[in-house]
Order: sequence, then structure tokens, then C-alpha cells
Amino acid sequence: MSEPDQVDVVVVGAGAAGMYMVHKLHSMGLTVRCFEAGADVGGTWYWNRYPGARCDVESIDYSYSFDPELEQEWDWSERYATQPEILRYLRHVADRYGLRRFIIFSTRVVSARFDEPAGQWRVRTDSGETVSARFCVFATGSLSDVRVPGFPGLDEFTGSWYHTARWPHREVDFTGRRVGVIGTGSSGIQCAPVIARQAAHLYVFQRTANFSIPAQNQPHTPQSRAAYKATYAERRRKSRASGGGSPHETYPKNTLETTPEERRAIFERQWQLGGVLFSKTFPDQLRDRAANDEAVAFFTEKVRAMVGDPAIADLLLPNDHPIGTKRICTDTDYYQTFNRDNVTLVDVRSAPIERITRAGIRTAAAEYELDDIVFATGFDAMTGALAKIDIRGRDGLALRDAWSAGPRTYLGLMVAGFPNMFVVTGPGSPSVLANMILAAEQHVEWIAEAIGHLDRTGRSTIEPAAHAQDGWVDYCNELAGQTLFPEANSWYLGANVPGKPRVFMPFIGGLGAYREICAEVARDGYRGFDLKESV
Ligand code: NA7
Repeated sequence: MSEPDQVDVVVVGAGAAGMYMVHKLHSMGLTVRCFEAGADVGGTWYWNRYPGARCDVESIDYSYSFDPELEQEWDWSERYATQPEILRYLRHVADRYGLRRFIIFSTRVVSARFDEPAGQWRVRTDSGETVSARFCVFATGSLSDVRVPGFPGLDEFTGSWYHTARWPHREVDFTGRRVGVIGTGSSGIQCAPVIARQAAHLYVFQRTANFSIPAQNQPHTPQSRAAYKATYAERRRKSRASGGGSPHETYPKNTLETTPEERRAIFERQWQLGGVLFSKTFPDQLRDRAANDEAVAFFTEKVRAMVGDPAIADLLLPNDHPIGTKRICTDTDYYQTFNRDNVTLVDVRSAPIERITRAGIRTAAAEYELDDIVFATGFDAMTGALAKIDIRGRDGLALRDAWSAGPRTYLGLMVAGFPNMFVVTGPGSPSVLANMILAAEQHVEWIAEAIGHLDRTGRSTIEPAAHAQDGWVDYCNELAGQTLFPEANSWYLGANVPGKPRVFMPFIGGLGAYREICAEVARDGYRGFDLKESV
């Protein structure tokens, strides 16, 4: 059966956000076509199959909340689910809601152009298919455009190489092999301990040390499962109103309003709870340098206690950014991994990688013979995936040009000059600082409601006014400037990609506050948006 070339909405991407967008639009009676580059649903969880890949948000939070029946029927096996378990969950969701029939897999969108006279988006794919749609929704992911640094010589390497986010869809066995992992962000920190247990020798090439907090992961038991299922509604209510999309609450006092004993006890309690929320133990930790220093001091003591060799501990301790201002990592046995005889930490800050050779990696100080290289070198975050698509709005304006000095959106949802084009979890939204699934749900619901509103009121297009977008960008910058975040060379600022404009991309005011702003704008007749009558 040939597919119609005209639909109401094209959705780009079938990760957690795109899947829910498809479900929502279909349930409103709209026609929808989704294009997905992978051969299956899952987005991040389809691609990131490296050993040790897990979510750093608890699964009971990092899961859809739109259907209480789904919440009740799915059993999470661990506090922090592994990649295979999350992918299983997303596949289950695709089947349960019959989403696959709307998704064209293994197909990339290469261009999307707004045909102004017709009021249609013309979307073209790498298979040559074109489709027209009244609306176009990009759910292309914030961390989906993979970065492999351009070291000379990679094509000469006689071993195998991998990127953590393009891992082969098969078991990779490192038994007996000499493996080099480049990068110590979340991905490197998660895979190093697992690879170390298999490999003959693991070399971890670290340019910048990161803060990582032990996850204190545990299996769920029938009792813990029953307990979370009984309180789901309340948990979600709190999460939606929170800063980060989980029920976590910071301690009710600022750091230095506590006594040293009290402070220590509170840090210890949060450390034992485990995971990323350590960076939000006290309310002022990400705003006040002195408060942040207290958290760093506690962290430092913990790392020194875990690492046998004080010189290695020194190297593993970050000294370039306040804790939490780069995405904080979560691990299982990361620091202890460096106590193993078959693991070497290689400091490529003092002696950078010069080239890949036939036999391995050469730094300014030495050559390391390797059988395998794992690039855990991250992504062109938040804008990379969109920049790869030739997106053109009114008057042929290219999104790449509109964003050449950094991304500009209104509410993180729409871009001036690009009518009827929505971005899910993009720049100007709080998603990357929050529980991504809950954040994506809110975007999807807002977009669906906006489309419904246009249809109900006889309008054909919605587009942000330039002044509203300018105001939002200024507000995002102002909020970021009140925090310590701009001090870190993080991917939030594009600082990991040479030549990328240094602009703090997310909205840092918190998910709860953001939800209220978006809802209020809609209630106020889509304040700041131009809505045009159908002709
Ligand atoms: P990240 O967090 O961007 O980490 C990438 C790592 O790769 C980081 O340690 C980089 O060091 C390192 N890197 C990148 N380029 C180089 C070169 N040329 N030489 C040496 N080292 C390099 O990516 P992840 O995949 O770990 O995590 C991304 C997000 O996914 C994470 O924040 C979670 O939200 C989930 P650098 O710091 O640039 O010196």
C-alpha cells in the first residue's frame, strides 16, 4: 500500500518524545507520519548500547506518566535500569499503543522547507520520499549527534573502534584485549568499570576529570515495587512541580546556615541515597561558590577514600568547574576501577593525544598499543541533530543561519520565522536539566493542545513574535547568569564542540516553573505567538 504524501503532522524521531507525540496526535484524530533514523523505536536507548549503559534518573521517574495503567503494568527490575531494559520498555510502549504503523524506520529526514503560499511543510528523506504536512515536529534528541574528534590516523588503526552512542547491535567481547577508552563523561564513566572486568588491560584517556557519584543502585523487590506503584500519582505530582522532574527536595536550609556536623550528616545522607541529586543536596549549591566548595570538599574526601593511590586520586579530582555545573555523572565502581592492576589512567590534559597509529594511540608523552578504541567523546548537544537537517522557514530562512550565533527559541518550543514548526526538548527548554521523559511529555501535550487550539479556532499557523523570542532568550541568559553554570566548559554551553558559539542553551528555571509559564502563555491566548486565520 502506498502511503499518502499529505498528512497533518510530520514527526521527526521515534525516541521517547517522538513516540508520545505520535500517540497523542493520532488520538486527536490527526494524520501523522514519523521518520526515524534507527531500525526501531527508542532513540537514545536504541543507539547507546555500550557496556554499562544505564539511565542516571531512577526508572520509576524516567518513564511515561501519561497512562496510569502503563505505570501499574510495567515492573522495573532495578532502581537505575540498564539500556536493554529501557529499550524493552519503549518497545513495549510502541506495541501497546500501536505506534509502529505510523513510523518509517531506517530513514533520515534530510530537509524540511516551509512552503509559505501553500502553508505546508515539505519534508524530504534520504530514501527520496517527500511528504507535505501542516505541522512539523522535531523530536530529534538533545544528545543524538555523535562527536568523534578528528584525530589524525584513525583510518590507519588496525584494531576495532567504537563510539559509545553508535555501539554495534551485537555483543562486543573485550576478553584478553587491550582497550583504550577516550573520554570521562557519563558514557566513559559507565563503561570503564565493565570493560575493565573483561579486558586484559584498560587505558582510560582522561582530558578533564568529572564529578561522579556512586549510584547506590539496587534491585527492586516485590515490596519496593508495590510501594512505588501505590504512590505513583503523588510522586508524579511532586515531580512535575519540581525543578528536575523527580520528587527530590533539597534540604530546607542553605549550606552555610548549617553547622559543620549537620552539613556533613546531610551530605552523607544524600551520598548514601546516591546519584545525580547530590548536586542538589542544598538549595544554594549551584548558585553560591562557597556552598559549592563545601560539596566539593565532601566529594573529595569520598574519592580519596575509594582510590588506593593518592596520585591517581589527585588526577581523578576535577579542578576546573564547580560540582554540578557540568552534567554530574553516576557510576557503579568507577573510582575503584583505578585500584585494579589491569587499569591505567592516562592524563591527556598534560600530554594530549597527538594521533591514532596503526597500533594504538600516541600522546605527547607515550604510545599505547591497543586492540580496541572506545570513543566516549560525546555529542554536538541540543543543536547538532537539527543542524544536520536543511530546515528552512519563511523566505527560505535556514535554521542554521537563524541560529548561527547560538539557538534562539520562544519557550524552547518554536522559532520565529518557522511557522508551525515545533521542537521537543530543545534549546530554551529545561529538558536536559530535568527528567527527560517527564519534560518531553509536557512539550508533547503543549504542542498537541496548540494544534488543537488552531483547529478549533479556525487558524492555520502559529509562530512566535520576534520580540517574544528575544525576551525568552534574554530571560534564559539572565537566569543562567544567576548560577555557577556558565563557569563550566560544558555541552550545555556548546563548549565541547570547537567553534560552536558559547551560549548557555537550556532554561535553568526548573521544570515546575517552566510548566507554569507554558501553561499560562497558552491560557493567555498564546501570548507572544502570532496566530493567523485560515484563508
Ligand atoms: P560528554 O559528557 O560530553 O563527555 C565526553 C568526554 O570525551 C569528555 O570527558 C571529554 O573531555 C572527552 N573528549 C572529547 N573530545 C576529546 C579529545 N579530543 N581528547 C580527549 N578527550 C576528549 O559525553 P558523554 O557521552 O559521556 O555524556 C553525554 C551526556 O549523556 C551526559 O552528560 C548525560 O547527560 C548523558 P573534555 O571534558 O572535553 O576535556
